[in-house]
Amino acid sequence: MSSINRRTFVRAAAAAATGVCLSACNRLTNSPAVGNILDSAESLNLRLRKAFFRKALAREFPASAISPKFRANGSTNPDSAAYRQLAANNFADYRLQIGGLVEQPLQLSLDELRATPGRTQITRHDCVEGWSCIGKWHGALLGPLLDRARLKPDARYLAFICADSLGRSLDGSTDYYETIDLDDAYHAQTILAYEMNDQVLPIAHGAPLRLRLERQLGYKMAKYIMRIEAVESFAHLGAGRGGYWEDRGYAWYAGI
Ligand SMILES: Nc1nc2c(c(=O)[nH]1)N[C@H]1C(S)=C(S)[C@@H](COP(=O)(O)O)O[C@H]1N2
Ligand SMILES: [Mo]
Repeated sequence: MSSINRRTFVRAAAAAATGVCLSACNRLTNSPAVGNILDSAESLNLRLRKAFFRKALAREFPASAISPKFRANGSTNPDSAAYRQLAANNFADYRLQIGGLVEQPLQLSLDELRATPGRTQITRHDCVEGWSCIGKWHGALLGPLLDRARLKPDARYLAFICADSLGRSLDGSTDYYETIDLDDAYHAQTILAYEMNDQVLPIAHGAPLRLRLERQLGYKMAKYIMRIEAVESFAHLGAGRGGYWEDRGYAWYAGI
C-alpha cells in the first residue's frame, strides 16, 4: 500500500470506528456489489477489505519457488459413477455447465474452455489445517465466461457444484460445494484451472477443472467443478452457510 493509501485507509478505519463507515465506504467504491455488502449485516472487517482491497492481487512467485511436491487434500479421487465414466474417457465428454441466474446458459467442453481468455499464475495455497504449497496454475478467467453467460441483475453469488462427496453427513447432504461473491468472481486472478505445473490438472488436484481463488484459503477452491450456478442467495444449498466446510463451522469469507 502506498503511504497515501495507507493514510486514507487509516482515516476511513477511524471513521468506521466512529460509525460513519457506510457513507465513507460508499463514496469510495461505486460498485453495487459492494453496496449490497455494506447494506447487509456482514462484519466491519469484510466491509473494509472489500472497499480497499477489492482489486489487490495475491502475491505471485518465480518458477524457482514452486513446491517440489504439492499436497493433495480432501477428496482426491471422486467415486461417483458419473465422474468415473468421465475420467475413463479422459474428460472428452465433460461439459462445464454455467446456469442459474444467467441470460445465456453455457455448456463448455475443455477444448472450448482452452479457447477462452486464460491466465497463468504461480501462487501459494494455504490450507486452514496449517500447510502451504506453491504451485503454477493455468486456466480460463472466470470473468469473461460470466460476461458470455450474462448474469441477471439479481445474481449475487456463484455456487460451484462438485463431483465429489465427503463422508460426513449433515442434513443429508455430503456433496462438496462452495460459493463466492461477484467481486471475487471477477478478480483478475480468479481462474478455472485445467493445468497445474504445466501438466494437465491431475485427478488428485481436481480434474478436469478446479477453482483458483488466490486471496482465500484452500477450502474455497472447489475441485471437480461440474456446474456453476448464479444465485441470489445460498440459503437453499446444503445447510445454507455457503459451502461444505462453512456448513461445518468455517468462515464463509476465508481471506488470507
Ligand atoms: N470438490 C472438492 N474441492 C475441494 C476439496 C474437496 O474435498 N472437494 N478440499 C478443499 C481443501 S480443504 C483444500 S486445502 C483444497 C486442496 O486442494 P489440493 O488437493 O489441490 O491441494 O481443495 C479444496 N477444494
Ligand atoms: Mo484445506
